[in-house]
Amino acid sequence: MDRIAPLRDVTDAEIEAFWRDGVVCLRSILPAELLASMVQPVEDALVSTAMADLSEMGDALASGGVDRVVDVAVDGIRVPRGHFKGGTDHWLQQSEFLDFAVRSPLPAIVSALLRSSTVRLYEDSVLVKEPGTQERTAFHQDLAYFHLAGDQICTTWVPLDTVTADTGAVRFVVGSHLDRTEYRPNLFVTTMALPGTEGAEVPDYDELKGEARIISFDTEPGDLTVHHARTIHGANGNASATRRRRAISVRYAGDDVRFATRAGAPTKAHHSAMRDGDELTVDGFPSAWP
Ligand SMILES: O=C(O)CCC(=O)C(=O)O
Repeated sequence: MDRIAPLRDVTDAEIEAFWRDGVVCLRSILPAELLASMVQPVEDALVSTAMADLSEMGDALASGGVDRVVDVAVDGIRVPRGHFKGGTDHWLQQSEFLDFAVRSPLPAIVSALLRSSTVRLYEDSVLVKEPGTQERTAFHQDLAYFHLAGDQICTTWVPLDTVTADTGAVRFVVGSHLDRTEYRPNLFVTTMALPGTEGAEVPDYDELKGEARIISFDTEPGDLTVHHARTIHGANGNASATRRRRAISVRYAGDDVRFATRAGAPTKAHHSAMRDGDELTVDGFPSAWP
């Protein structure tokens, strides 16, 4: 794939919003053909070994049980009702995801927002909430999962569907990226911390009513949100009976970022040669920009 340019430049106001609020929504910036080209790779990812069924994990943790056995048809595709599926590092298995991460408009957008002359891929993720998914995405901070230190780190969240609050738009705690607390990662569908990790537990902002400003964005394919790796965020389930919430989330690192082991956070075999303080190498962290 040749490099694809954004449909428009990132504005100064958007860059300021990213650094002020810890998140920005960029409207109408990704071409429709690019998103259409990722529909089948996402379906392939959903049945690959890189995916975890987060709903089943949530059930096991809560020892509850909900009816997820009925499939529904959406746009001619049979989808398993009520399932939240998530995977990471699809780029290692599926070349379309590597192309998407390094040749799509995302690296140019990230370079502008991070004010970074270089951009490297840290990881990608497919995050699908099928119609009727009950699981919330627990409030968490991405940096707590990343073996990275630095300030120029962000996550791009690219919807393939129209996404609204009731289908699971991501909810961001405005300004939380300015908080330097070291947080623990959690199990994603529950506030329960990952065993063996260190740091403070991320508060459940739904319990802290009125004490934080939470924003979410209704988005169309072609829009994306970008949040700072310290920004605390979560999402509701997908209450719709018919609408899927498919998203590709790609996480990037800029100039000031170095490797930094985080005890207990998930490790990656392709980072096994990395030592704390190392600059990010090209084989473990593909170069995306320039
Ligand atoms: O898609 C979701 O529900 C959560 C997304 C998220 O946490 C991320 O991409 O960093």
